[in-house]
Amino acid sequence: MSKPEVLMTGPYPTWDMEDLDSRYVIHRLWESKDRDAFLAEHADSVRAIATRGELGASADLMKRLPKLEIVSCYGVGTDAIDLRFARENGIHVTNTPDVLTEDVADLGMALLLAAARQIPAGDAHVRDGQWVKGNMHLTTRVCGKRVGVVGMGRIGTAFARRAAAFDCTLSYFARTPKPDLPYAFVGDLVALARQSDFLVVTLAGGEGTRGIVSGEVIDALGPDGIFVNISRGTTVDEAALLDALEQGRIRGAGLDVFLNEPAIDPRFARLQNTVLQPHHGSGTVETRQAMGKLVRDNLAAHFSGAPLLTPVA
Ligand code: 8YV
Repeated sequence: MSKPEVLMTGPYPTWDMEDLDSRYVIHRLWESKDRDAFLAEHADSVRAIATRGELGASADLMKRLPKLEIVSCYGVGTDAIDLRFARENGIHVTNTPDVLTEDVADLGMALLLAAARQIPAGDAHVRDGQWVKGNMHLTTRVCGKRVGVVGMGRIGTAFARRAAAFDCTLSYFARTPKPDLPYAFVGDLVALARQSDFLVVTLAGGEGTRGIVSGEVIDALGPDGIFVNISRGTTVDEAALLDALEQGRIRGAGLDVFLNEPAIDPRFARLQNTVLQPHHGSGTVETRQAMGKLVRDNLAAHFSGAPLLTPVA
């Protein structure tokens, strides 16, 4: 039997590519010189898209593939996939929940610690020979502080567990209160920011959360506040965040996600009070191996007629 044909929107690590290449005919969209011609050439044979969280699958892309049966996403966030189009056209969608939760939460904690304790500045102080001239300036304590978590799903919960181990007091904003959790629900984001020393965003991206962290929320965090984002750049009014950071209206930020990744606003690079990461929350070998395996297992299940492991509702 001929191998099913899969369109990939961007590369995966070698260990996944080798396995995918052995099971499927892989069409590498990112290598094509003429995207339209490439899609037209394979339109009648592609049955699956293997994509990544940030690359997604637009309605426009799916429309061009009339034999498309499944979109398998290497990432938990499906905000870049047109889920409505997929649903209306009977196209299955899978993602990679759970396997990345702990690593993303780890990076959230690392960003909070790095921004508050100014780890990059300390590193530069040692490296650049400033230490022999004098001690580094003092920084901000993390343990015991008030942390507001925006979004209390899998990643928010894992982050809160870590912050609780640092003796922080936790409150959170979510669509609905989670009575099983020992943290205070605050249904108003401005109020949450006002009562928090640190605000940590773990929300899902997409239209429902676009710009939810507004300029007003950022101002409510105040001049001693530190902002951390491990969700999507879209959840924040980025222009307002940049203004607040530049003007010292908040103390600092630890950011893994931005608008227009990877060509982010150059204003970020000029800030001294931020710690920046290249959307790398899930970027460990362990997690990426688990994510790739889940994508491959979902595709294998689909093509063998077995139930999907992690279908997106
Ligand atoms: C990945 C992500 O960085 O899970 C997500 O939604 O954004 C990340 O884990 C991305 O999908 C890998 O390309």
